Amino acid sequence: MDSRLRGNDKVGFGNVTDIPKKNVPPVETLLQSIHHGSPDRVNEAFAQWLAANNEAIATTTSLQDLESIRVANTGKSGAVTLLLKTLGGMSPEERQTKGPAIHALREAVMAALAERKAALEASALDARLATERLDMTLPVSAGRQGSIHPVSQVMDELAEIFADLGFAVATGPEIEDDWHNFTALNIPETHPARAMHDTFYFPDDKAADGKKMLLRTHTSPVQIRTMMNEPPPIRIIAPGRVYRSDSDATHTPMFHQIEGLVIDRDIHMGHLKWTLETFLKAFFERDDIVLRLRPSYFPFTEPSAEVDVGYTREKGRRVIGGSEGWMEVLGCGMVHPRVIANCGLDPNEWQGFAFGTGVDRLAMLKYGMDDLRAFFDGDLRWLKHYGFRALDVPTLSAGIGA
Ligand code: 2U9
Repeated sequence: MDSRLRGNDKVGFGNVTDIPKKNVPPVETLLQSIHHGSPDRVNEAFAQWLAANNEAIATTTSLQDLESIRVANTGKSGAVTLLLKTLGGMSPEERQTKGPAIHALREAVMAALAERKAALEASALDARLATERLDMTLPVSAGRQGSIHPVSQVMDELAEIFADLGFAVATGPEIEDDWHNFTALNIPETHPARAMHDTFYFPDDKAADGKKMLLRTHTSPVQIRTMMNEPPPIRIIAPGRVYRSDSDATHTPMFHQIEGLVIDRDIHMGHLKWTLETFLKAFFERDDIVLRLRPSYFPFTEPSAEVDVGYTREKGRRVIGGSEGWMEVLGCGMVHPRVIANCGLDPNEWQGFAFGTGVDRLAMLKYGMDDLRAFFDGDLRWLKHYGFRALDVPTLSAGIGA
């Protein structure tokens, strides 16, 4: 039988944890010195034990071995723990004479363990640094690159085209009041168009200054705000998100619109038609674009028209250009005199045209996508397929659909 630390039922402390392969005296020698010995004997036994234990600690070569010693020293059944437990059974006088030795032993053990741990960790780090190398010359992928969403790409294309036609970009709040979204646009409270817009209203307690608040159903309030804040002539586009409570393969509750507005003294439908034709030719990058204006009705324009663009069939697919069939792409008209007056301008002095279209729909037509919902699913495979390279900024000279 090995004479190193063993289970020690005799002294009633349960199993004593072993110190592996080291010649440390059994803890009983310490316990006996405490129970029966003179202070000199206690000191001698402690010093002997401590020297051997320190030696065991100082000669460990792995953190794992050191951990075994730590458990054997200060673990639940470790030597130091057992010594500390004896304090509880001592008289106050005895505790005064023997306590300091026990505490000093504990301090010494803890210090030796900590010192060796630091040394072993340092040499483990040195060993790693000596063997591991970082090769800075290895070829490494730059990581996955994002792509430009088709809606963002088309917005950029539209801004580029209209900038070339002298239009500035105007923006405004997506949370609007019903005056800017409806009333100013000649859509009074009882007008059926309010119901047709499937509006998302905010609860009445969110009303600002008694105004009914909503998510804008079109970007038209941006033009209202511009007309109220800036003197004519005005030549702007208003691109942005709009909201309607509607959802199927061709409708999402949020979608993107771009509207245009020109206000000046002599602007008429001829200017409107030229602007739309020039814009559509640049956008679809074809010269054989044919437009058809059909009379229509919008509360904010008079006269109003819907604009169809001609398409041809190529290999079973509809391609914009020619006039085999017609596809509706825009709404437009001359701004209603009442709308001009609502913005504080004299309709006898100022007039102009406006138009509006869905950016998502334009993107689908140009790039051949068929389900609007995929635009907002965030599916990375779809985005990789239909997305655009980040540095291909659309320009008229390089081709708009870069
Ligand atoms: C002001 C005055 C007039 C903007 C216009 C349309 C016609 C139109 C639709 C196209 C498809 C909306 O996205 S869509 O559902 N828009 O048909 N929009 S005229 O007229 C204005 C705007 C602002 C001050």
